[in-house]
Amino acid sequence: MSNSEIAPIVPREGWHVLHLFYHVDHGQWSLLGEDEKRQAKTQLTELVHEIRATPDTHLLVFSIATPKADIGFMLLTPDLQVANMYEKQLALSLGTDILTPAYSYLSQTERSEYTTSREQYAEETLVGERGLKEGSEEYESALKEFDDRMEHYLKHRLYPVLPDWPVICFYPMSKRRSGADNWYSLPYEERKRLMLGHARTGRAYSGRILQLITGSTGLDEYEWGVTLLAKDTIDVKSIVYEMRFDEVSARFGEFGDFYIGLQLPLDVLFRRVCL
Ligand code: 76R
Repeated sequence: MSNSEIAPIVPREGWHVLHLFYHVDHGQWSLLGEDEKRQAKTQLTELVHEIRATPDTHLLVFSIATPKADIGFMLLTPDLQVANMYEKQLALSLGTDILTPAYSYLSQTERSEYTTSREQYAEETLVGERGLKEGSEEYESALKEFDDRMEHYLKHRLYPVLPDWPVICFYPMSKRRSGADNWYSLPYEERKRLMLGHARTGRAYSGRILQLITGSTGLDEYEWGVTLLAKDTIDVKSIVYEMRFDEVSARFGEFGDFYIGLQLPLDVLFRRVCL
């Protein structure tokens, strides 16, 4: 059965996201002849181009900065059938047993549960704080501005286009569920208050850190995947450090393994990982 006959699995909103980290088996690689090595690299290069030419699909390729893994891919695409197909192809793209999985993570882009609603903004900010009269010209134009900002913001969260900044940091995390520190037993208003503090810390890194939070409850071990792009590792280090003091992270954050990668053009990546 060809792929086109299989029903797609596209979320009602958002895309699927796969973080894929592999080791290169240099023992197996060394058994290949020069021609086979060249063919293998061409095959991966062509596959990367094919994936990047797929509609609404993005692929980041990076070298992992520690021996936790060698090559990393971050694939964003609507259809899980397509994500699954490309994942299998990527794993085999350099030949059998050359790439061996080191770590992987499945999640979805999602909207935030805690953004201000239109009604809340109108009532609390426009009428409450700014004293505007409902229906007045100023009120309507401020509301229109809000709508535009939210549309832009939502589009980035659900259908992100990530910049080619060299440093990529990935780690999964969950919110604690123990005793008095059970995130899920807090009332919504309290969670929202805490998340506002978190976002304030984050916004100070605007232009230096591009964050993408993807949801993985029911999909993988943790509840969210955190992807940070940066131009300087010190910004990664300092945002994660600063957030540890934020009540949300201090009381409720539980973290998985951290991976730091470097986005590179494929030919440089091949040389970097000694292929
Ligand atoms: O959605 C937004 O961009 C605005 C508000 C916001 C939400 C709802 C926000 C802002 N985050 C949100 C949700 Mn975040 N974020 C993390 C980490 O290491 C740690 O301690 C935490 C890892 C970082 C570094 C980070 C950065 N955020 C979340 C969630 C989902 C929680 C939930 O739904 O319960 C998690 C797990 C999480 C974790 N966050 C920001 C940032 C940054 C830089 C911002 C500001 C973005 C901007 O305004 O440009």
